[in-house]
Amino acid sequence: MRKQALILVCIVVFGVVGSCHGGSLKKGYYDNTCPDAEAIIKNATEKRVANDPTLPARFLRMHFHDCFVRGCDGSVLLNSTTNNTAEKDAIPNLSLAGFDVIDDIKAEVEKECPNVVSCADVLALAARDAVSFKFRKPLWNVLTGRRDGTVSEASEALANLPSPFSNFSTLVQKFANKGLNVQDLVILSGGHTIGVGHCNTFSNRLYNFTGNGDQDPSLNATYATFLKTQCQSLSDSTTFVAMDPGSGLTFDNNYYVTLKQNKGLFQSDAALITHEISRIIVDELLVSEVFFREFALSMVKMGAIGVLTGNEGEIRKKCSVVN
Ligand code: HEM
Ligand SMILES: *[C@@H]1O[C@H](CO)[C@@H](O)[C@H](O)[C@H]1NC(C)=O
Ligand SMILES: *[C@@H]1O[C@H](CO)[C@@H](O)[C@H](O)[C@H]1NC(C)=O
Ligand SMILES: *[C@@H]1O[C@H](CO)[C@@H](O)[C@H](O)[C@H]1NC(C)=O
Ligand SMILES: *[C@@H]1O[C@H](CO)[C@@H](O)[C@H](O)[C@H]1NC(C)=O
Ligand SMILES: *[C@@H]1O[C@H](CO)[C@@H](O)[C@H](O)[C@H]1NC(C)=O
Ligand SMILES: *[C@@H]1O[C@H](CO)[C@@H](O)[C@H](O)[C@H]1NC(C)=O
Ligand SMILES: CC(=O)N[C@H]1CO[C@H](CO)[C@@H](O)[C@@H]1O
Repeated sequence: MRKQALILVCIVVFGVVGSCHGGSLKKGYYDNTCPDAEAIIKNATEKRVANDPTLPARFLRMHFHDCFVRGCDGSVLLNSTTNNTAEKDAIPNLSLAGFDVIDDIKAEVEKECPNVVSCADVLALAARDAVSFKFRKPLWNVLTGRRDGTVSEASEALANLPSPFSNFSTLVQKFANKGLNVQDLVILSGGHTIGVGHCNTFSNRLYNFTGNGDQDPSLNATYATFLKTQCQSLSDSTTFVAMDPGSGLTFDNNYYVTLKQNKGLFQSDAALITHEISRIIVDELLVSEVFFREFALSMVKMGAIGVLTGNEGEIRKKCSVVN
């Protein structure tokens, strides 16, 4: 009976039976144990986003990093300790920020329902609610019931996260390692429709692509000229630019337009048009409705990677430290 209901939810919400990848997560996991949890998180997130339009990008990236390292278990939120360098202090996390905001949102949930709602769920919901804020409706479904991990290793972040210098086959492999396919890779890379990249993540393409002081020939020359005005040397690691020039705060499918214009900022973005199989997907995502529909489906898949459920892990009291 419950299983039938769940399948029905999946059909209604996701359109197709085969696309319900929630695993053991479910919709409204806290309905009985903390009925206001999702509303508290939404309110708290929206209050912050209204004052800081960069938060949606920060939370979305944080959720991605969480899910790719040990599954979506809140491990990205843990602080380093005297004996351990945590994920958040690994190089790919260089500019992850907003941890303090997640800690605050969790504190608001704790006031209402202590020890019930996991940090992994708080992050998954906050990422969705932050990105959805301007749309006044949730852009994707977040199934809940994740539990928090107790381990966070910087070395695992380095090993599992794709790098902005990755080529197509490496990207495909890193996503496949997480049960995600080429379609998911192209769709989720669309997350780069919001947010920024620091110069050091792409300036090799401007100044020293093959080690001969050259420029990446696959990068739009006009765009490269502009980027050089922003990033004036290879060593600049503090300046940043919008990844989706002109609409870096707007969540839309313009990322794919820029890819087609050879304006993908990172080599990993540009890699998506180097192969026929992904070029076809890029073309499909030029249709806005297709992008929003497919992004929602792939986010549900990403949000279910390696989750801890049942009695696994713990419900952290504070997101930055294990109980
Ligand atoms: C495909 C492999 C990916 C690579 C190599 C990659 C790499 C990067 C890099 C290097 C940055 C810039 C960091 C900085 O300089 O501050 C970045 C930013 C970002 N990434 Fe990705 N990323 C990938 C996939 C994803 C996915 C799947 C998502 C989410 C669905 C995502 C969401 C974001 C967001 C929102 C930002 C902006 C963060 C901010 O402005 O604070 N990325 N990514
Ligand atoms: C969330 O905010 C709305 C609108 O401000 C309010 O009506 C509602 O009571 C709030 N819910 C919770 C759980 O804080
Ligand atoms: C985790 O680290 C942040 C930044 O250093 C700090 O503000 C926060 O208090 C730490 N959390 C705990 C529980 O100590
Ligand atoms: C760090 O390691 C030392 C020696 O193994 C141990 O005595 C100490 O309790 C550890 N500290 C933490 C915070 O885990
Ligand atoms: C992609 O990058 C990997 C790792 O750097 C490398 O081993 C591989 O040869 C590259 N593949 C292509 C097709 O260039
Ligand atoms: C460009 O790359 C080459 C080869 O890695 C290196 O020898 C050279 O110093 C680099 N140039 C600059 C300006 O960093
Ligand atoms: C470079 O970008 C401009 C828009 O900024 C576009 O009009 C042009 O077609 C692009 N060139 C190439 C070769 O993609
Ligand atoms: C290696 C490195 O630069 N790590 C950074 C990761 O992010 C935190 C802030 O969240 C920085 O303090 C670290 O320096």
